[in-house]
Amino acid sequence: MSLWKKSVFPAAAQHQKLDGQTYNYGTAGFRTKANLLDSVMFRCGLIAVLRSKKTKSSIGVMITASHNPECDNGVKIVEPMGEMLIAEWEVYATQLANASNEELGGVIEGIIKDNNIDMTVSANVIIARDTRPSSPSLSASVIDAIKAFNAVYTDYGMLTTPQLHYLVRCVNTNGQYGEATEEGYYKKLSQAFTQLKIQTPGDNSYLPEISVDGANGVGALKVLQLQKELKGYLDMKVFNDGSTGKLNEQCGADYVKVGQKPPAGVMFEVGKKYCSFDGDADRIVYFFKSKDGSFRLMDGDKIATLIAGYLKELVASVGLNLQLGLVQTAYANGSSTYYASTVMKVPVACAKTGVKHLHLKALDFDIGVYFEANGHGTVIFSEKATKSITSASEDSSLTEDKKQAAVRLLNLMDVCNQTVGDAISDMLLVESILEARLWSLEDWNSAYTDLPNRLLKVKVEDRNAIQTTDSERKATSPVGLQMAIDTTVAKYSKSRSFVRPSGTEDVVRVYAEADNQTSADQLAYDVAVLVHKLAGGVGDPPTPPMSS
Ligand code: 16G
Ligand code: MG
Repeated sequence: MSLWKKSVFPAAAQHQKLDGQTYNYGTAGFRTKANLLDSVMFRCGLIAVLRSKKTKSSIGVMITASHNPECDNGVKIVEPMGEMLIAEWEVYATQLANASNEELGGVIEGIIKDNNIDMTVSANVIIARDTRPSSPSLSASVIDAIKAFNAVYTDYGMLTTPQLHYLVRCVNTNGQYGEATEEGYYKKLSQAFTQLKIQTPGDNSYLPEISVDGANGVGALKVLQLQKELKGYLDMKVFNDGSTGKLNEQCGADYVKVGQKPPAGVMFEVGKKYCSFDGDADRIVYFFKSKDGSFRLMDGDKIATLIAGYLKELVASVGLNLQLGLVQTAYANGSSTYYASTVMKVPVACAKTGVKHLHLKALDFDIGVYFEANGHGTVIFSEKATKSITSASEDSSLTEDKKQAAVRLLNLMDVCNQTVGDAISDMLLVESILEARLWSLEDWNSAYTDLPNRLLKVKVEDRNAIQTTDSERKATSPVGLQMAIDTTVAKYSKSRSFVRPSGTEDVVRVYAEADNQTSADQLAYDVAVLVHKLAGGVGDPPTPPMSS
């Protein structure tokens, strides 16, 4: 018997897979009710060790269910450079998660064989968790597996998801990306942020104050930590800090974006700046109260255009030959795509939903800005971009203006968490740009006006009956659906609609936009009816919008 079996089998016996449960490594890992996850966590510990041996690098495991309710939990595995687990290994993770204890040995052997893994190579896993009550015991299950494989691990305790991604990259680059500690993360961001501030003229109208909706989650705690480093530079007032409210309940980025309204627990006042994080702080949206009292949202699309526009200007003012591009998904509002490509003249690419897809596409650019409308996103700089920005910032033959712009770019690069979308880092990035531009949230928001849109869900027998192509913008199956959608869309002005199976819920999502809200609502409804009819709808057909 292989040596590992002697310790893995008895440990696995303590983490039996529940009968009748099937698990799927979805868009962002495994996610379901916390009480169904013990065996999955153990198996993710096994996968992390195997991946670590295969890559001969440290691998991350993050325990969180992001914006889901507190009773849920989940787990994501992080690749050596801080990216999401590669697709090929998602399949292994799914196989392992669904293996009974009897099948476990065979599945592990299969993975070892397929990948030629040398089991004598040492492994290192880095673990962190969010604030959910179920997280400590689920984290202990991951650790049981790591110990059973005789591997090394570091448990960083409570962190945001992007902090864990950052740490994995730091460890694997021997500190080149930053110091591999939580303090190192604050240090890197705050140093870059304060440098940018020092460079900006002091006498300006920028408001160095922001109210942060922490979603009653881990982001709230971490903003308070960061605040210590930014005293006198940025005053971050945290509400929904977890001291009274429940995680993600009536608060957080998802609640605000979906409901288009402020979160509970906020004194919503004119003239103030607000932002909302999600439960693991990898998403952010901004909002404010306009003078007429209405709620205004700056979602991921607005954040992306703000960042891309500013970076493009800086690159041009230094005179660097770098290709900057924006990556969005099909959910990006048509106005944002138009504004980016036609007004700002920034090339726009479309990727499938899910951070990993956007991240991958962003690698095609020297500077890739990527954002989902829901607030997931960041900027990544290629090696070429990093090198040319760094050398320009040190080039004494450049004019003072050009050099200053290069130094700004360098600091902005360090404010970005290049491993994954990060609410804290994105907030500092946005604040730096607003200050440099002397923009209030009203100024920023007026860059373009969103086209009215509507999102609906349709329940069908098997959501995978819907197959898509062209980054989810066209349905290839069932036959006839896309043609019917095209005919319907043609009835409305400035209209667009697409359908896709959700990666996180058992539904088909329908998106529609048009030049007015009534048309957007009607179009979404018409398309939902088509899906229900042609893709095996379950239950009653969708209900028509109120106005019709
Ligand atoms: C996950 C994804 C998010 C995506 C969402 C789509 C990550 C970290 N998270 O939450 O990016 O927008 O799924 O959900 O990739 P859906 O497939 O149910 O529409
Ligand atoms: Mg999240």
